[in-house]
Amino acid sequence: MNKQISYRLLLAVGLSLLGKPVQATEPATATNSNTGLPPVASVDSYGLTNQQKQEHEAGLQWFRDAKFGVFIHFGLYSVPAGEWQGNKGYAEWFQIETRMPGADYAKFAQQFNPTNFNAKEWVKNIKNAGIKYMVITTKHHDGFAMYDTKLEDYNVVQSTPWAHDPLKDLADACKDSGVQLCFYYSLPDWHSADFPPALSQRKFHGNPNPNADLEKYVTYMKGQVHEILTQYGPIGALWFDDGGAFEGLDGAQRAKLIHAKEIIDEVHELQPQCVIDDRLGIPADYATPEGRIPAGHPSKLFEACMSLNDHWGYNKNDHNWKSPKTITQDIATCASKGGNFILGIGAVADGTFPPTEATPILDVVGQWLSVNGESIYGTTASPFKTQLPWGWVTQKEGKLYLHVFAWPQDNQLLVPIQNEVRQAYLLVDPNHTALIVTPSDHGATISLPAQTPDPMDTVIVLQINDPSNVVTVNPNLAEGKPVEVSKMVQPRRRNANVTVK
Ligand code: FHN
Repeated sequence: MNKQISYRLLLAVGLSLLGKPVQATEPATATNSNTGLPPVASVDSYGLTNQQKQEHEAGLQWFRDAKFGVFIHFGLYSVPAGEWQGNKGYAEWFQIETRMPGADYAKFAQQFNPTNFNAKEWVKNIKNAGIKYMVITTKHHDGFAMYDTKLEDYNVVQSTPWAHDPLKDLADACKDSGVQLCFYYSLPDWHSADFPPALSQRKFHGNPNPNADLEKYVTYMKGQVHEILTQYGPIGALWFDDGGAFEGLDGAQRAKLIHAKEIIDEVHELQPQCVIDDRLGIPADYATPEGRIPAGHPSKLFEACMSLNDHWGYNKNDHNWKSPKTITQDIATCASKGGNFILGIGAVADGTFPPTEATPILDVVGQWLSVNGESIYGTTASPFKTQLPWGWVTQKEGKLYLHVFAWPQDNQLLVPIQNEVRQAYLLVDPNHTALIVTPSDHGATISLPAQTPDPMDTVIVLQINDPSNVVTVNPNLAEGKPVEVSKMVQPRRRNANVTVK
């Protein structure tokens, strides 16, 4: 490749990244080298009263059990729907990427009239997809409040012809629905004149003010957090987002600047059950790996977030949807690692959610979960701290759930455990017809049907003796150390889909 061509290639790659959403900005706190995740806090470190502690632990348990959420970005950026002056790559970062001054961006508020918004429909669609909680943007980086704030006119009730608070409707629709309402809140703010441009992403601000007063902004932010925690009933989780702002500061420095500890204390005071993500700069309840599933087997609570196409906010030209297979496998993989999976989908400016193209994908995911949900919700991490040649494992109440992504060509599935297997059956089989299990030194080999019933993820239920003590054939499997696959697979029965040594 000559120099000119390689430069062009680099330029093309660089330019294509410019229009892309920031998918991989994670908190600036020290990370664990194995999983790449920052630390989470122990409940005891919060200084809660006994009552608050109990409620917080119940909230954590709800979050752990939920496993699958949806991450909804809905705001003024939904109006241009990702397209502006010939560029089709925008979404919720519209304002910063077009470098649009606040007065111009604010004009989108006059066009924001989502008359098709129907909170009950949203919740019904979310529920049908097997999703247990929704995290919705109360205020994204553009600073526009998508709720009825009394602290700023720049909000959906006072600045749009719609003059309506969607969070109020969503809170009502979520009540007793089985879908838990959770809120996203952006720490940086491109609208508030008190948020210093120097701390903003790319130093951008829609209303730059040399006299910005961060202390005043923090007071404002705390006021808004107080509002969202007192106006909409119980909130499952608060998803604070630094969004890649505060460049050059480490987590502790950011936390100090924004009074993170006081914000966390306020949340505990008002809603002790509410869990908090890790982006305030100091450890809280769960880590938020973005655009990726953490490596290894984290021993901490996490929620991997990924968008269903290539944008968080709605982009009418983005048709690069992930398949139901990718989504179901991501959910199962996260569950196997003891974490949650949250799927990002932008709401359409007319109020439609999900966008029409996302509906069939969610339908298939929902159908899979309606049959296989037992192997996801309320499960704990796999006893094997690594991926097995054919897939991943979750467990609950004496059962191992084998998520088979790669069906063995010889139909023999080796599970490297020494525990006695009492029963094995396909979760999809309502009769629980017993599968033949042959124990050996290598583990338990299950004879499977010739064809996979579900190429996305077929779940096999294994009822075992002494489930609280799963004994793996190779101790490295339990410790997450590298394992030579050939030691687990019987030589004559190798799974041709995996590479064995
Ligand atoms: O900058 C934001 C982005 O727009 C989006 O909201 C994601 C969702 O996790 N968070 C930030 C990037 O980390």
